[in-house]
Order: sequence, then C-alpha cells, then structure tokens
Amino acid sequence: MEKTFAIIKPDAVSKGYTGEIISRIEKKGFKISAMKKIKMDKKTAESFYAVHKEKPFFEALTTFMSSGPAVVMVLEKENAIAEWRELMGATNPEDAEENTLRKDFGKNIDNNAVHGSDAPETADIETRFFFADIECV
Ligand code: RTP
Ligand code: MG
Repeated sequence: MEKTFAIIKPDAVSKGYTGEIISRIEKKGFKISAMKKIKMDKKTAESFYAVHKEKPFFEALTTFMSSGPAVVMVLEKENAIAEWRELMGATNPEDAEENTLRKDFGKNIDNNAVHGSDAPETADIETRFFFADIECV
C-alpha cells in the first residue's frame, strides 16, 4: 500500500469543512493512518514550504498556512499519491473538475482547502515533518 501526506488547510478548517472532507476521503477508500490538528507558526510554515522559497507566492502561502489550525494526515491506499491529488483537483479551484475537494471547498489558488504530496520522497519527508513513527498506525 502506498502512503501520502495530506493537509486540510486553515481556510477549510475555519469554515467547518473538516468532517465533510474526512468523510469524502474515507468514501474514496483511503485509510487514515495518522491524523492530528496543528497550528503552524510562520517559521514552521516557511520550513515546510522551503522548496517554494524563491516563488512569488511564498510569503502569501506561508502567512496563510500559519493563519489558523490545520489538520495533517497520512493517507493509505493503492496509488495513494496520484489518487489523493485526483480527489483534491487542480491547484486553482477555478480549474478543478466537478466532485473534487478544491472545486467544492476551495475559494481561490491561495485558499484551496487541501494539500497533497507530489511524489514518494516528498510524502515521506512531509510525513516525518509532522509525525513520529508511533503516530502512524
Ligand atoms: P499543494 O502543494 O498545496 O498540494 O498544491 P500543489 O502541489 O497543487 O501546488 P504547488 O505548486 O505545490 O503550490 C503550493 C501551494 O502554493 C499556492 N500557490 N499559489 N499564486 C500562485 O500562483 C500559486 N501557486 C501555488 C497554492 O495554495 C498551492 O497549493
Ligand atoms: Mg505541491
């Protein structure tokens, strides 16, 4: 089974979409292998998104991601990385397909409801950023 790392971002948590998003995750057949609510400070968000530090959206992204509580998760399924990205939809909710989480819960490219790892190595790095081994069942 493949694992991926996911975040329900502060916009979706503050609007009360956490339960609905978790329900959609489980209905798609993902097992939740780890989950907790966290609040990143600015430095933590900058460290988590270090790969984007030269991008024009880095400041807005890290300010947003440290603006309130988020839910971090490890999801397990065959082909989990690609399937979670498919369920999330396109980065910009305006381009996201019907029945994707970003289409249904995202507002714009900055406030796009969810995060997902893009490859096995990043899934592992991102998981270890937030979870100890004993938290991943
Ligand atoms: P994520 O990492 O959050 O799952 O999203 P992603 O792979 O689809 O997008 P990525 O390119 O990794 O960008 C990370 C997050 O930065 C914000 N972003 N803003 N204004 C912009 O042009 C722009 N581009 C990206 C988005 O919130 C994106 O999720
Ligand atoms: Mg990404």
